[in-house]
Amino acid sequence: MRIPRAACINDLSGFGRCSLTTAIAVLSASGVQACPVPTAVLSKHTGFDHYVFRDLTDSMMDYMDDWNDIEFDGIYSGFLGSDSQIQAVESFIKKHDCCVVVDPVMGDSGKLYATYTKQMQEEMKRLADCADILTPNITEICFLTDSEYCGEDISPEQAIELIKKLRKRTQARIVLTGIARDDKMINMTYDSSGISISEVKRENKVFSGTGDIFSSIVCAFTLRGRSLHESVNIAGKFISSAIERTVTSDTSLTEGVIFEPLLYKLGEI
Ligand code: PXL
Repeated sequence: MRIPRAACINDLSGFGRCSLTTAIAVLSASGVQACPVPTAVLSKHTGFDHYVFRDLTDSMMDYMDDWNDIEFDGIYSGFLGSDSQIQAVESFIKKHDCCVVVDPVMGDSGKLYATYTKQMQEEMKRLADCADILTPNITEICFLTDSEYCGEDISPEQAIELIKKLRKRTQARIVLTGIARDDKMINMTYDSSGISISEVKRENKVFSGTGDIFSSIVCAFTLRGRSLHESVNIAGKFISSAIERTVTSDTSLTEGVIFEPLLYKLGEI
C-alpha cells in the first residue's frame, strides 16, 4: 500500500499536547507520512503563563526550498509565527500541486492567541484563499470574515451564515468546528453536497490542542481517500473518547487531552 505523504507546517511546542507533536503522532498512527516544517519552537504552547518562543521564519524558507523536488499528496498548515511566514507558506503551496488543508490557527473563545497580530490576521485571510479544506473554529471564522464573535453556542442558521460569508473569499471545503449545542458538540461541514452535521457528546470544559487533533485526523483520512464528512466523524469520535479518558485523570486542561493510549485505534479504521 502506498503511504500518502503530507508536509506538516506547524510549531513545535515542547509541553502541552498540540501542533507538531500532535500532527506527527496522529498522521503516523493513521497511516500517513508526516514531514514536519517547524514554524517556531516553544518550550510550552501559548496557553501557559510563561513560555520561551523562537520564531523560525528565516530558516523555514531554505528548509522548504530544499523540498521543491519532493512530491507531496498534502500540505497541512497550522500555527504560524509571523506574517512573512504566512507568505512563505503561501509560496510553498503554489509550488506543489496537492491537497491543501489549512487550519487557520488564530485563537479561541473569541480571542486571538498571544503571538497573533492584526497583520497576521490579514495574511491568514489570504492563506485561506489557497486552501482546499479549511477547519476554523468559531473564533477563527469570525476573524476570517470580520464578523462579531457571539460565543460558542451559535444557532445552525448563524453557523451557515458564517460559512457562506467565508465561502465568498475561498473555494475551500469548510469544516466549522466546536459549535456548542446543549450537551452536544457540533462540527458542520460544507462541501459540494451541501451542509452536513456531525455531533458528539460535549464536556463543559475547554481542552487545549483538540483543534490540532481534529484537523490532523481530517487531513490524514481525506488523504487516505475518505470523504470529508466521514473524516470529520472519525475526528469527533476520537476526540470525544480522548476527552472521556482525560476527565477521569487529574491532568490540567492546558496540558491537552490524553490521546496516546487511543492512537492505535486510528490505524484500525
Ligand atoms: O493548539 C493550537 C496552538 C498551536 N500552537 C501554539 C499554541 C496553540 C494554542 O494555544 O499556543 C504555539
